[in-house]
Amino acid sequence: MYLLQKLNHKFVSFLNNFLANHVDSINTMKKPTTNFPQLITQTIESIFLVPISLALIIVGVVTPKAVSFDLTETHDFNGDGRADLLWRNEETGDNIIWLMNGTNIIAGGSLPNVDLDWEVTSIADFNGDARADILWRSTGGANVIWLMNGTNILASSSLPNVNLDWLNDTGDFNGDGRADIGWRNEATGDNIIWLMNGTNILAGGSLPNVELSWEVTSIADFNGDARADILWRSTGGANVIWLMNGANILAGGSLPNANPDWLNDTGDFNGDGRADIGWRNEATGNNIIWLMNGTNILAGGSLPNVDLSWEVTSIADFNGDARADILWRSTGGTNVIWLIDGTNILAGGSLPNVNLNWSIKPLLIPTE
Ligand SMILES: [Ca+2]
Ligand SMILES: [Ca+2]
Ligand SMILES: [Ca+2]
Ligand SMILES: [Ca+2]
Repeated sequence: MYLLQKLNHKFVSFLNNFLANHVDSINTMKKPTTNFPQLITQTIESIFLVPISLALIIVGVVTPKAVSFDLTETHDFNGDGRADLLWRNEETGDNIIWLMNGTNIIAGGSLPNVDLDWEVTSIADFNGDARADILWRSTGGANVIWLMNGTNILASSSLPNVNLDWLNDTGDFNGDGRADIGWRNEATGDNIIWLMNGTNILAGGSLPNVELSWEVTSIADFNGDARADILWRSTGGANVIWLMNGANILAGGSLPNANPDWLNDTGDFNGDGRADIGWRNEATGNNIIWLMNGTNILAGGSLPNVDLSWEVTSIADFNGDARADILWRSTGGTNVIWLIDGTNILAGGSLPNVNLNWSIKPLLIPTE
C-alpha cells in the first residue's frame, strides 16, 4: 500500500497563491529582546550522576575516528548543502517545500496533499543520496518513506506497521551514510533500532529498556564518528548521552542537570563535526548553547533572550557553512532565521509571514 497512490496531487499554482498571500511581512523582522549576558553557569544547577539504570549500560570505550559527522540528519531536499523547509497545513493536509539559501527562499514547490491522519515524524536521508527524505506515520501506525529530490517524490514505500505506543526519530547509527530509525515504546520503555537502506530494513536491534521517566530528546552525532548517538532527558532534568555504533552502546555519560523549564535540540553550531545542544528556557525565554565533544561540554554561551511568543521550530544549516542555524516562529506567524557560528549570531533575517495553520515539519516539540 503506497501512500502516494491515494494522494491528491496539487499543483505549483497553489504555491504561487500561497506565497502571494503570505509574503506580506518579509521586511518586518521582529527584533528579539536582548538580555546579555546570561552565563551558562546559571543553568547548571547541579551535576547529576548517571542514574543506575543508565550507568550500568556503559559497556565499552569509544574509539576516536576521523571526524565525518552524521550527514543523514539533513533537511536539504535538493542537495545544494543548504537546509530547506517543509511546511504542512494542519487544516488542509497541503504540503509545501521552500528551497532555501540562508534567509532567502530560492524556490518553492508543493507536494501531494496528505490527509490529516498522517504526520511527518522525521526528515532524513534514508538512501544516502545527500537529499533529505520524508518519514510519515499515520494514526493507524502505518509508516511510509518518500525518497525525495528537491520537491519531487522519487519513490514512496511502506514500512511495517508499528503500533502507536512507539515513537520514532532518525539518525545514522551504523555510519553507512543512510539514516536509520530509532523507536521508543512510550508504554513499556523498550527501545529498538531499525538499520535502514533506503526504504528497506537491513537489520533490527534492541537497546536496553529505559524507564518512562526518561525521553529521547535528540538523536545526533555528538562525538563526530559519523554514527548517531542518543540524548536522553529525565523528567527531573537529568541528561545522558549514549554514544552508539549500530545498535550497540559504546559508552554513556551524564551532562549537567538542567531544570525541566529548559528544552533542548541539537545541531553542529560551530562546524567541528560534532552535534551541539541548544537550550531554550520555556519560562524565561533565555537561550544557551553547549558546544559538545562527545559527552563533554567544550564551551557554553548564551544567545539573546527571546520572549515567549517565539519558539524554535528548526535547527539546521540554512546557508551551507556547515554550521547549524536557528529558525524562530512567533505566535503571530512571523519567521526569523539566525545564522549562527558557535554561540555567535552572524546575521538574522525574516522570512515571509505564514499563517498558523501551517507548521514546519518535523515538529521539534511534538504536540500532545
Ligand atoms: Ca537545499
Ligand atoms: Ca557518534
Ligand atoms: Ca559542534
Ligand atoms: Ca549555517
